[in-house]
Amino acid sequence: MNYDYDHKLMAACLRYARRHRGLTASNPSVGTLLVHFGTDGPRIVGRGVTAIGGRPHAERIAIDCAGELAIGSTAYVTLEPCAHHASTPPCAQALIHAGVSRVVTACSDPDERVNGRGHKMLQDAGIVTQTGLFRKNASEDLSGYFSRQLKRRPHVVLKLAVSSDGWLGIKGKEILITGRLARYYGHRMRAETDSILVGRGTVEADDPLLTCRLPGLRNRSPRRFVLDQKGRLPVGSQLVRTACTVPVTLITSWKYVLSNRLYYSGVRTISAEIIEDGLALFEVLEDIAAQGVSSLMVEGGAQVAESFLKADLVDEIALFTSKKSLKEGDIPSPLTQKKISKKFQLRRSLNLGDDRLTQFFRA
Ligand code: AOF
Ligand code: ZN
Repeated sequence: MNYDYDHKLMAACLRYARRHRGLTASNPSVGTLLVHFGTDGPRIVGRGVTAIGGRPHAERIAIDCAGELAIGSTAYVTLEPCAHHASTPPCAQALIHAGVSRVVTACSDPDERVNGRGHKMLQDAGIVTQTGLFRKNASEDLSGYFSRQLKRRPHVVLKLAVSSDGWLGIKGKEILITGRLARYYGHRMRAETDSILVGRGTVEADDPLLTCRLPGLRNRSPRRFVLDQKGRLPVGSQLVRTACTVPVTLITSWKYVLSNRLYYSGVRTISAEIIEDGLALFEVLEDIAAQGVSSLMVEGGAQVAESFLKADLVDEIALFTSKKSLKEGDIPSPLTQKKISKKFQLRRSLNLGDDRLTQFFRA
C-alpha cells in the first residue's frame, strides 16, 4: 500500500467529479478512482463519475470499469459511499463485493440513509477506511448537495458585474461591463449550476437567454427562473421562445394565474406568499429544492440581488469587477470589493483579461 500518493489521487478524483456538476440533480456529482500500487507507482484501473441524471453512482461505474482488477485496489471516493438500497444496491456493499482493500473518502454523506453507515459498513467488512482527505475542497464542490440536504434549499451564488466606480449599469441602456473572458467564465459557471434566476426587470431590459453558449457545453444550460410578483413575462422574450428546450419557471404570488399563452409556450410556475413588499424567498427556495435543484445562481438585477442579501439567503458571491468606469451609471451595486459584509470571507481571486473575479463564501 502506498499512502504517499493519496493527496494526488484524491485531487484527481475531485477534478474528475466536477465533470458532471450541474448534470446529476438531485444527486451530487461524485468521483471514484480505483488504484493499484506497483513498484513503478500508481495505476488507475477503474474510474467513475456519477452518471448524467444521477445514476448509476460513481463507485458502480468505477467497479464495472475495473472488472477483476478491482480486487485489492484502493478506492478514492469524493463522498462517503452510500449504504441504502434504492434503485441500486449500496455502493459500500459493491466495494466490499468487488474486493477493494482500502477506501479513502473526502467527506461523509449527510443523507440520513447514509450518514456514517457507508463508512461503518466498509470498516465492519475489514476494509481500511480513511475519511476527510481534502474535506474542505469536496465540501465546496458539493455545497449544493449539502445545502439541499441540511438546509432544504439550494446553495445560492450571487453573481454581479460591477464597474470600477461601483455601478451595475445605466437605466434603459444595455451596457457590457465585463470583457469576453469574464463573460466566458460566467457561462462556465452557468454550466456548473443547476439553475439560474433573474427578475422580470432584467428580462425586459436585456432580453437574456441565460443559457451556456460555450462550444461543447451548450447542452449544459441551467433551468431558468424568473421572479415577478404579478406573473408577468414578455411572450416574445428569448426566454419564453426557448422554454420548450431549456425549462423556464416563473415565480409569482399565488394570487396570479399564468396566462394561457405563457403556459402553452412551456413556461411553468411556482407560487409563493408575499411578505412585506416581496415574495417570500425562503419559501421559493424550498420549492425549488423540492424539485431536485441543489444550486442556484442569481444573475440580475440590482433589486433581486438586494432582496436575496436582505433575506440573508446568499451563500457565495462571485463579484466581477471591471477596470471600466461608468460615469453616468445610475444603478448602484449592493456590493463592491470594498463594501462587503463581514459575513463573507474571501476565497479566491482571478484575473480575467481586464476584469477581476473575486469569490466570497459565507463564513
Ligand atoms: C454514492 N455515489 O455517485 C452518489 C451518491 O436515489 P439514489 O439511490 O440514487 O440515492 C441518492 C443518494 O445517493 C444521495 O442522496 C446521496 O446520499 C447518494 N449519492 N452516493 O455512493 C454516488 N451520487
Ligand atoms: Zn451509491
